[in-house]
Amino acid sequence: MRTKTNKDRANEDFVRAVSSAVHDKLVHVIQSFPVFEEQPPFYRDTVEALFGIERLKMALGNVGWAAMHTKRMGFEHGGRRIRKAEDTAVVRKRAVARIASIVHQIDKDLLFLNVARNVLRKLPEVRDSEFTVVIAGYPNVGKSSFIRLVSSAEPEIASYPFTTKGVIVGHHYEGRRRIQFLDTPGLLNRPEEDRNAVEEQAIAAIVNTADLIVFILDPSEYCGYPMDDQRILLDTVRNMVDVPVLVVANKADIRAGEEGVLSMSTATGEGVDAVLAEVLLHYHEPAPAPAEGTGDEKPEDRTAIEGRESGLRTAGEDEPEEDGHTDD
Ligand SMILES: Nc1nc2c(ncn2[C@@H]2O[C@H](COP(=O)(O)OP(=O)(O)OP(=O)(O)O)[C@@H](O)[C@H]2O)c(=O)[nH]1
Ligand SMILES: [Mg+2]
Repeated sequence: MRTKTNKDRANEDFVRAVSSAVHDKLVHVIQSFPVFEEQPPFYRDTVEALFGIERLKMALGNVGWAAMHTKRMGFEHGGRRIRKAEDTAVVRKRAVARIASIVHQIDKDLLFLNVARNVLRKLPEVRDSEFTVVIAGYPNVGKSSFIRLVSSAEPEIASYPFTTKGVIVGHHYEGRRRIQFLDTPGLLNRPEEDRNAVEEQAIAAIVNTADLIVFILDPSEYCGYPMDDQRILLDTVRNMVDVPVLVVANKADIRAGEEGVLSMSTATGEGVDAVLAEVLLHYHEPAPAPAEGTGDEKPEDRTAIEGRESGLRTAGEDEPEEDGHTDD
């Protein structure tokens, strides 16, 4: 065997360094996502609506696969093989090409995870420990206009439907009590399976976070939707939750409200304080959140998560194809 030169040693170190840097980077991608089953239901439902938890787990699994194979490539090529090689530069080039090929196979997963991570980072922080008022109703009825008047939230307001595309959190201080107000995207009166990701975020807030729902109607129908449909949606929302639903008719400056229902105009401010006072009558300390990890978690989910946390996934049938090139 010929004597190793400094160049040979440098090639050996290079292979190990590249493998280790790429492996660590991939593991970092995996670790930048939370273990979904350990997150509160509102977060899980929102992630499900926006990206699909199974799809995310699949992408994370593929990244785990790539991390494992990258590391293996470092051991294989950066160890005995390169030490025994006649030409270490050839082994080095081959190792780098194979690592590049592994990473190339998960290009789409990395792009998807990058988009998801950037969106998930910006999701509002909804606290279980605060009394939570969720504002719901048809699109364009004045939900965002209301929350702007009664809380710190500053959502966009516009004269077209679906202005609000995600849940927005604002706070209202009443003495030392802090109340959480959630603005939600408008909901249409349609079957669950037809709802889009924007509407599903509203449902996630309604069913998981609300201690009280303020349901806003627009009797003027300036929102563009008939009252009959708005009333059906109100019944649907009532059936989704066990918490009180406070019904408020908005746009009283255009058209007088409904009988037996609080009336306000977020345009003139008339009636808004009375609605807020009614909201406060419902105030109570929220019940402590149930322990996480109970309920619908399946044992197989747990296995998958542990695999994910180690950054590795056991090689299986669903592995992406390797480049088919061997040098043994
Ligand atoms: N005349 C009148 N217009 C109002 C009132 N409240 C809201 N509007 C108008 O109604 C339109 C919709 O208001 P938003 O607050 O954006 O309604 P939204 O329910 O949040 O709408 P989405 O986010 O699309 O679901 C805007 O043009 C508002 O200026 C009101 O009390 N009177
Ligand atoms: Mg809005």
